[in-house]
Amino acid sequence: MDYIFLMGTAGSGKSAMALSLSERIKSSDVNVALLNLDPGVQWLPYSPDADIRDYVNYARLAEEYKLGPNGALVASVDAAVGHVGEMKAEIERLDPEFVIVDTPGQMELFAYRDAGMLVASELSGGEFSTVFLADSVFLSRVSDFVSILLLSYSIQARFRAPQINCISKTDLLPKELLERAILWSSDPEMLVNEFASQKSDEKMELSIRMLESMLDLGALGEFIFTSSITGDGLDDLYAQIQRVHSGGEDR
Ligand SMILES: Nc1nc2c(ncn2[C@@H]2O[C@H](COP(=O)(O)OP(=O)(O)OP(=O)(O)O)[C@@H](O)[C@H]2O)c(=O)[nH]1
Ligand SMILES: [Mg+2]
Repeated sequence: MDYIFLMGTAGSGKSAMALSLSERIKSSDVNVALLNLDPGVQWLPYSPDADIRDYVNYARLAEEYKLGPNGALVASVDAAVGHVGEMKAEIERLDPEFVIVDTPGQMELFAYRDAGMLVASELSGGEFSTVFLADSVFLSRVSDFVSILLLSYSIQARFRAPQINCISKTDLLPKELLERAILWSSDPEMLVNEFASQKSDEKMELSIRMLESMLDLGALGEFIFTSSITGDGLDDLYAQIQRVHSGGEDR
């Protein structure tokens, strides 16, 4: 049973991806379970097999402790740590090959707080992968793409799990912007050159050097370009997931 955690910027399409990726995997006759770990979500495009909302009550915590929306989310994820065993048991009953985990919209909540890491390790026994989603609306400038790379790296550095990076909602991206982003993703030299050709100052120099070193060290992986609406990129994403979890063997 392999856990795949979907993480990404707010509104980047994690929940839509949970549905479209699960459908893609099921179309290969592979059993998948869906776990929702977003305590504050009101509506989901899929019906989860296990759900944090069955164990923690976001609205009640907000009311009881007089918390704002983000404080209540923090308290909910902290409280969820005590229910990991129950959620895991619900999933195990289904005996899936993959468990797709949808995480909260406020990425920092799950990605940068200890509770997120604890939940991920306890659910999966420490063996899991992450799929990082970045919204294609952030792709109009080369500096946007560099910011996405750094954000994805911050998740990788924190979870130290195999990570697959995706640019989501490519159906919304004009063709020329999509083609340019694919080049940035696959040609590090071109990316650095374009980034360096912007107005230069001391801070920029630091950013360029940082980017170059990270690319040289292979710290910044390639991106898969996906759309949950058209299904583009889902075959590539599933193939990558299989490579990560089973050394490339077909299931
Ligand atoms: N055009 C298009 N819209 C998408 C795609 N994926 C998601 N959306 C839309 O983007 C919005 C946000 O999608 P969600 O799946 O809720 O994103 P999320 O990352 O789960 O959002 P939060 O959990 O609130 O951070 C919704 O209106 C979706 O219908 C896509 O591939 N293409
Ligand atoms: Mg969501």
